[in-house]
Amino acid sequence: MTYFLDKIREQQPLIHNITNLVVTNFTANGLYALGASPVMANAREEVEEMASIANALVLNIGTLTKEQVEAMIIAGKAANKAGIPVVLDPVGAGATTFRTKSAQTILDQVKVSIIRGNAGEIANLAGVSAEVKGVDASGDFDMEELLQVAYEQLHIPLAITGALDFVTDGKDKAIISNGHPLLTKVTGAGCLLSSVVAAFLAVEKETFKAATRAISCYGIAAEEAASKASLPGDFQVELLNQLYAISEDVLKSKEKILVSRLG
Ligand code: ATP
Ligand code: TZP
Ligand code: MG
Ligand code: MG
Repeated sequence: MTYFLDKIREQQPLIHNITNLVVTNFTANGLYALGASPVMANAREEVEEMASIANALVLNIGTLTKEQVEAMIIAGKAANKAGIPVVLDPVGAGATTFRTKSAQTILDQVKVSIIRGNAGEIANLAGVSAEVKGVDASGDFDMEELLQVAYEQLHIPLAITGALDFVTDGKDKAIISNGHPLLTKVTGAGCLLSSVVAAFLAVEKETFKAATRAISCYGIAAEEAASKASLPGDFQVELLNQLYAISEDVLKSKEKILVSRLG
């Protein structure tokens, strides 16, 4: 059984991130800790070239500008041409019209491998009205129903995260119960997870398997971090340490993944 972690460490895939200015440094450090190789490149003039040499692309709309949307579409098309996976993190979709429309434009023009977001963001993208408080999910969702309805609407593999995480590729469904509430107390926990998903996709073609294992791995690293650090600042640093220290043996003993057919 492979947990894909050793593959990441062997191959050190290059992950091209077009991401927001809040989480750029944390994301790069998290990818390094995991064993991947991050690069941040945003300029329209260079993204095609960068995506063409990368092993996966992350499009994160957290602090979007019109120019950045254009860059994301250029990079996304280059990634599609090169046959590398593309992860979309629709940060704050539903909070403003610009974010929702931009995410939809990206989805119209780029073949996205998986969307990773919170329930409110995915609901809004799927046309299900839902409250989004800035970049945070708010309100109660029937996550299983949302997973199904959103997939039927979008026809793109989905990872909807929160206290429990839900993944589907339209056929199978996984519920992952690894993780820790301290992840809600540091900014960029979701954004880094989207990039971690990209790193797993870079070494494993089956999106459902790769995303499920990535989310479980990240949740376990958070559990390990929380056992060593109980305050948010310490936890943020410890999460990087644990992404570095985690082994496939630890994943094997601690993963909590329930897979079933999508109902
Ligand atoms: P939001 O802005 O709504 O917090 P996000 O983009 O930060 O969304 P999350 O849904 O918080 O993304 O997911 C990031 C990570 O945090 C995932 O690994 C998820 O499992 C974990 N997580 C979020 N909330 C909890 C919780 N209450 N308990 C355990 N893990 C959690
Ligand atoms: N504002 C714009 S992007 C961003 C904030 C606070 C970071 C969001 O990160 P995450 O991972 O979705 O919590
Ligand atoms: Mg969060
Ligand atoms: Mg987020």
